[in-house]
Amino acid sequence: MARGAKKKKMKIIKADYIYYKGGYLEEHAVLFDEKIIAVAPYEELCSSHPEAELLPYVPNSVLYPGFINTHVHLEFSANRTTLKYGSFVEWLYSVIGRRDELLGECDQKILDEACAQMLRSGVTAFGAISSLGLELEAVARAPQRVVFFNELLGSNPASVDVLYADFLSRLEASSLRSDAHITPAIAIHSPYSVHPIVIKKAMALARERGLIVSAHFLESPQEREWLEHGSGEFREFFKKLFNQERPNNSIGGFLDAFDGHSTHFTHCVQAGRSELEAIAGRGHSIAHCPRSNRYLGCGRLDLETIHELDIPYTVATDGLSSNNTLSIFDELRAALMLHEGIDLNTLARKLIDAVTVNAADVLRLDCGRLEAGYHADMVLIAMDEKIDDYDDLPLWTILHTREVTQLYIKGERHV
Ligand code: MCF
Ligand code: FE
Repeated sequence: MARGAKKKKMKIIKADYIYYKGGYLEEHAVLFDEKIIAVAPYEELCSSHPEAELLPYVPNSVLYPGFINTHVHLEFSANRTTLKYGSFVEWLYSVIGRRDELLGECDQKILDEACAQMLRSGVTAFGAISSLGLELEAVARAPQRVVFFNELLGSNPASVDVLYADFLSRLEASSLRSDAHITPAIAIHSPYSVHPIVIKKAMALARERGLIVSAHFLESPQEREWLEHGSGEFREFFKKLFNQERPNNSIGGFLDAFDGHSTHFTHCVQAGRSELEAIAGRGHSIAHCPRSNRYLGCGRLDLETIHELDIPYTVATDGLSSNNTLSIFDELRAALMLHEGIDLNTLARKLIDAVTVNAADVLRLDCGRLEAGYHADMVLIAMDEKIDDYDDLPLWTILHTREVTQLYIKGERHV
């Protein structure tokens, strides 16, 4: 601890159920300051730490680690009815046509509200995909931990150097804020929009500095057709807008660029078994954005195969550019509805892990678990009635939570 820094007073929080290693503890409590000091039976903690402050008991309560949204584009938060939903390429045309207008409308108030909306839904950490760095001040102000993914974009060889230099300066700007709760990171936009030469450069930098990397990958059927055959709606799109005749990357070549550096691939809706096996075998992870996929006409992620191959995955909201809210619980409910072939309670359990432990591991954060030594990032949810049986508690939590009752980051209460 820094000299002069006052040590935070220890507190004890009790809940009817405490989420612990995929199950629930009863009659337990958490002793914490900035970090979790112990998870133990309530009576035991009270007698061993009489100096600790006892927080008021909330009836019918469940304590979870704070939830983590690994993929959100905050700069597009002004969108409501500007972008066209329903088909990916039409959406992309609308983004290209109205991007400046949307970014211009996205003021500090809108950015603050986007972070606050996530907070109310229990999000204590998130991965911000940043196109221009316009949200850096807002996320520095927000209480959440943030992994700040600076986006690299540009497929035209004539302009890639300028775009790469701009990417580097944004990366540096976010590195200067790493004092707060911001971790600088890299987002390679996608295989169709980034030239392999700059992907190589960015990956060399990521390896050298140990930076977290994320990329949109195999999102739409049109992306797959373009990368595989150089045809389809993307062909016309690239010819018309960039006078480009052929894709710059193949599916396999793009994946190879990330070898040896575990990467968080977003969407993967159009990935087949062989790509999913490559993702599994090379130690990568997937961000699943069910509503974004539905709203942009991309299809359904093959979650059954992802479970079978044991690929670590998270559930994330994407931005308001392809969604209607940034609530992590709205997203989890959508996942339950979309994957109707998977047993409901099994899926609910996996989804809770997706937005806690899995997401923390992907963003390399010491949170996402209620265990001694982890940050005291916690969420208390009061259910409407007494919970007799905790077997179905993951499902009840997902179905009934609109906003969390209490939220702590670094042991400090924010909701
Ligand atoms: O994840 C969704 C859909 N897939 C790709 N990109 C974006 C998404 N939401 C926002 N984007 C942004 C992306 O960061 O839209 C632009 C990029 O800046 C598309 S390419 C001009
Ligand atoms: Fe995205």
